[in-house]
Amino acid sequence: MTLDTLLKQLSERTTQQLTQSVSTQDSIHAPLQEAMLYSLLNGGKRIRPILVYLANQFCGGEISQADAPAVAIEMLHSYSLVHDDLPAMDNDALRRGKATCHIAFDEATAILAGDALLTSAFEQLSQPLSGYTATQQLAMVHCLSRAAGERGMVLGQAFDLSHVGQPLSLEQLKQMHALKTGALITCALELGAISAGHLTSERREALKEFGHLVGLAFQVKDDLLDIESDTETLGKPSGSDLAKNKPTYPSLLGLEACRSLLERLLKQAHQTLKPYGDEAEDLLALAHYIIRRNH
Ligand code: GRG
Repeated sequence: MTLDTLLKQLSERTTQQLTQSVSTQDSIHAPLQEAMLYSLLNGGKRIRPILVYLANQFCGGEISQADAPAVAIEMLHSYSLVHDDLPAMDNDALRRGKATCHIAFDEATAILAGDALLTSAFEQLSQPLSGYTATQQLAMVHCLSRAAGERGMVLGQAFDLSHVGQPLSLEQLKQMHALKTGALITCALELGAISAGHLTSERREALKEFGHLVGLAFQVKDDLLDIESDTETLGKPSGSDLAKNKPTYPSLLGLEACRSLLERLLKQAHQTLKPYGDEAEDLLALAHYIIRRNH
């Protein structure tokens, strides 16, 4: 199977699972569910759930075991984008080529839809499920809450917002993105591994290292795309980092150094998973996709 076919299959599986997971029964206030579905189904690349599925496969799991964590992490990711776009944060009007949630609905609905996506993510992992032990479910809840919260994504976002317009060192920039974006990417791999049920510490360490490399590569590529791509392809305003005076990898290292860094990270990712041969093929193909993507 080609990578494109695999990505399409896993992305469609995620979309199907997400659609089933948001209640569409008669509600006393339909706009809440509409705003949640609008934010979940508006064309995301599904990188995090795909990482869950591929890590589950890498650890010898059953694909159905990866459904709940795949849904949970995409819900959590969508919440973070809805809140990030709010006027109090990045104040963006365009996301994935469409109006952001607070523009399509209103600010209060966007805040509440984000809140509901965040809490639903944990409902997905903690509800009675067959195919997992209670210990596995608790480990997944712990993994996601840690990556998303005050020691992970929220901390990275708070640091970012409090440093707008201020220069950052390369080390600070790395730390900020490791929390803001990297924590959830590594968590996706861990969730996939936990869901598979039989994980050696050696495989867990390899996945963690792979997650750090891919997380960093994802952000460097994101910064490059902001400069090299256009608004239509990106689905969000290009050049916005510069317009908002945000420190980025290209602003600190230069374009050429960023491109070389991406190639180095890809090589290191290959080295990390080399001992696993063909079993790591799909994960490595995804790392290539993340680095070569155009949006
Ligand atoms: C609001 C607590 C809180 C956190 C927000 C993730 C985040 C923190 C902000 C997003 C801002 C941003 C554009 C960060 C760059 C990296 C990133 C997460 C990009 C979006 O992820 P993709 O490219 O998005 O996977 P799609 O649309 O494909 O799902």
